[in-house]
Amino acid sequence: MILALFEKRPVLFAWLALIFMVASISAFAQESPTLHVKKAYAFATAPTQKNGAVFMTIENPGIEHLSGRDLAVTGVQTDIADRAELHIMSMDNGVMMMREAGQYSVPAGETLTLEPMGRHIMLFGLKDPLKAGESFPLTLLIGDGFSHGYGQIPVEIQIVPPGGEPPAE
Ligand SMILES: [Cu+2]
Repeated sequence: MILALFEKRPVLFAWLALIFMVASISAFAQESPTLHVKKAYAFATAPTQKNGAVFMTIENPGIEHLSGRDLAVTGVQTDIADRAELHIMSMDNGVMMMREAGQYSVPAGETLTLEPMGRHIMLFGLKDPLKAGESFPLTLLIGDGFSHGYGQIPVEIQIVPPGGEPPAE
């Protein structure tokens, strides 16, 4: 009986090793570098308004065992408007102007805030007015500085009254 136990031990160790490996791989898959999005919202629009703006908080947690990785939002996809662009506000001869940002860099461990009078996702050609209390889906395209198609993050955008407070989460 004791002998049989000893004989089985290598098998047990092999199994434990395998289980550990599988656990590490799935942990790696879950924690591969990504961005965390919170407080995603848009202001409700009047029926005559064809454009809208989306705001959110984007965190790059910078996973420790991968030493973190700088990421960037490279684009946006949504069905709610004809097109969506990454915009930034800037002063131009004393006038506040908005222009296309190209991409939003989010270095490892840092947080980027999209807010009124700052960075925002611009929605051009809304197919329907945005109604307060409703929400709509939008997808952020993520790049790692090398590949544009690094990943996608689906985000649900809460619609709040014009000038209203961001949602709690
Ligand atoms: Cu804009």
